[in-house]
Amino acid sequence: MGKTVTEQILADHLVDGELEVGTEIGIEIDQVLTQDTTGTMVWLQFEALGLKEVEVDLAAQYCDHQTYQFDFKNTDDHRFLRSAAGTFGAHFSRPGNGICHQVHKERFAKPGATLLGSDSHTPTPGGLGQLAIGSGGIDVSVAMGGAPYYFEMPEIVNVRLEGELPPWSTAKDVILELLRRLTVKGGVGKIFEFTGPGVETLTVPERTTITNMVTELGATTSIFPTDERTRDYLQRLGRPEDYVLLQPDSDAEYDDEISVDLSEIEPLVAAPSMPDKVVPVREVAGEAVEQVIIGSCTNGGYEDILASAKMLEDRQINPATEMIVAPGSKQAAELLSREGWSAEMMAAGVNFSEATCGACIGVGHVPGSNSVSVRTFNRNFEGRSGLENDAVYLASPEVATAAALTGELIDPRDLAAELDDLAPPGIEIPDTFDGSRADLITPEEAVDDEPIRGPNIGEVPLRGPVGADIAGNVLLKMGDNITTDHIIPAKGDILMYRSNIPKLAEFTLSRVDETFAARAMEADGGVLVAGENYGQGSSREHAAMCPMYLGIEAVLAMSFARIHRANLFNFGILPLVIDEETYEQIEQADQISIEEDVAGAVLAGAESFTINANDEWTAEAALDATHRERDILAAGGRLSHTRQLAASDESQPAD
Ligand code: MIC
Ligand code: SF4
Repeated sequence: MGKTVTEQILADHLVDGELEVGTEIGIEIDQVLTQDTTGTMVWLQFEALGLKEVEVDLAAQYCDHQTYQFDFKNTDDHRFLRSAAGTFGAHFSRPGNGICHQVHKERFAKPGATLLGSDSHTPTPGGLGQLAIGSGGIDVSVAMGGAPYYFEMPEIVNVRLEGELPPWSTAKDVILELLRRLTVKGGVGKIFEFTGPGVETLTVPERTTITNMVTELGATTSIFPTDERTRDYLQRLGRPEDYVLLQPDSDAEYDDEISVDLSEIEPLVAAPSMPDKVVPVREVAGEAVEQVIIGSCTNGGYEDILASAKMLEDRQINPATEMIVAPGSKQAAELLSREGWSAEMMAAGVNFSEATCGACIGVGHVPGSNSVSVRTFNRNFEGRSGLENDAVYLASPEVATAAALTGELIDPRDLAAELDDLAPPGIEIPDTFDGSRADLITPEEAVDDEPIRGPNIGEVPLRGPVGADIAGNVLLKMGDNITTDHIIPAKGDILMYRSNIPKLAEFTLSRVDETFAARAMEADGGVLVAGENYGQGSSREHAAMCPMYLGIEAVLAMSFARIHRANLFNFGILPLVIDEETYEQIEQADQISIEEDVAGAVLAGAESFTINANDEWTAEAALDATHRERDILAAGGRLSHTRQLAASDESQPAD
């Protein structure tokens, strides 16, 4: 039987298991990436594992999330990351050089290769045929040491693209349409592979906008085949030798199929405050807009900013609206400056930020109270902008720029009809992305030979093995779609503690209940209860590490998001699945216990545990886990498990 593109790459990298949906596979990782807010823990765990050198073909450490360094702690983190990257053999991208996914796409992404990254939008280079997966930090540490990456073989969904996008409809609208149809949990356990005649109508940057935001569907990853457009793009990036042709075999079989007619796509927005609350712009037209931001790893590329610049040429933005451009990479910003486009935008009233994630996670440019912000980003979870009760719309650069010009949400087709000289900007790729490499330090250029720790760089927290029994109160009962932004918010004043778990843990679930961390500390443990899709969004392992630090032993949820589920195992927390009836019955403060020998049952492969609530009623909670995941739980988490494996390898006689 023929293979899909996904299967071809997986088969080339398979070191354990078989490509059967729902079974665990281990694959070899060629490249890894990490960023500043997950990276400190990646390197601390790399060291704690006793690893001495990066063993993959390429590792890159980016500093992109908190580049304003408004506290010495952030600056110390960046210095630690530079020194760790230099010591162990990774590339180092300086703060301000750009967002990891954009810079990685420009400098390193390689069709046919595998990439693992400690950021949920790692799948971005799927748009040029790389099989890229986001994970928790310790998975990256272990992979960087040369070990395989394990995950459950997902279903492969054929997303068949027909037709061609009409003027003013964009790649952003394609992914918003998928979110409208499938919702934020519609992609769990799936890889989306794009096929069909519509593929060749999309440029590589358009493809990467889509693959970036497929993350919002909860999918494992997504991928496009490669073609002349990929070859041409790599040529312009100055890396023609990285091109390989990747096409599905003619008899490849998919587990499912969705069809999207590009010619029917219209300008859309995701309304506040979930990426799947998608409506046509025309439905919300007239809503006053006070802030517009072009940027992020979804639409912060040269092509996105240029599209906006063309719309702004010889015009001025509305006096009641602020407009900010945060370029995805300094290279893009450099090109746009050399070509005069940045000056054009400044003249129109635009402010330029550093090439950073910044506003995407509430670091700077926090919207005003009771105001609407339109952003070209990928997430608009409530409060993520830094303002509780915010109203953030996600849109294409075209829709965002139309809002800046008029001060209100407006379909750009309607604006073009009003201003008869406003042409759809389309996508223009530069002949060559010939930017400076000054901010990208190769392992050979490294300036440090040992990690430099400031006072805020803490220790890796550890937990003991899963106990014989589990007993504690339900410390918090939550609803559906709780994001990792709820569990550990990413605002500037909290981000600076990502390397200091005891301090960071004080903020755990503070967005849901400010008293949570103190109550958990006092109770010395307990359990959490949640509805569907618990832990969606970011890959930050801190959302499992901090609950672990506070003594949380189990999370009882109706379903879990992929990366967070893996992180719970990695930090020794039992992720148990409950049905809706049990969810409805459990109340906050209930006393929950699992009295059987939990540790023994986990190792013996038990798939269900009886939970007892207040000695009044019982219910079943399922544990769907592989052997490896059970061993990790029993060891008390991934770090201890990996150390145990290494110790048992060493105790084996050499051949
Ligand atoms: C995000 O978009 O939520 C982040 C911030 O990039 C996170 C990573 C982090 O929390 O450090 C992600 O997507 O994984
Ligand atoms: Fe940065 Fe936002 Fe992209 Fe996350 S989603 S990597 S915070 S730009």
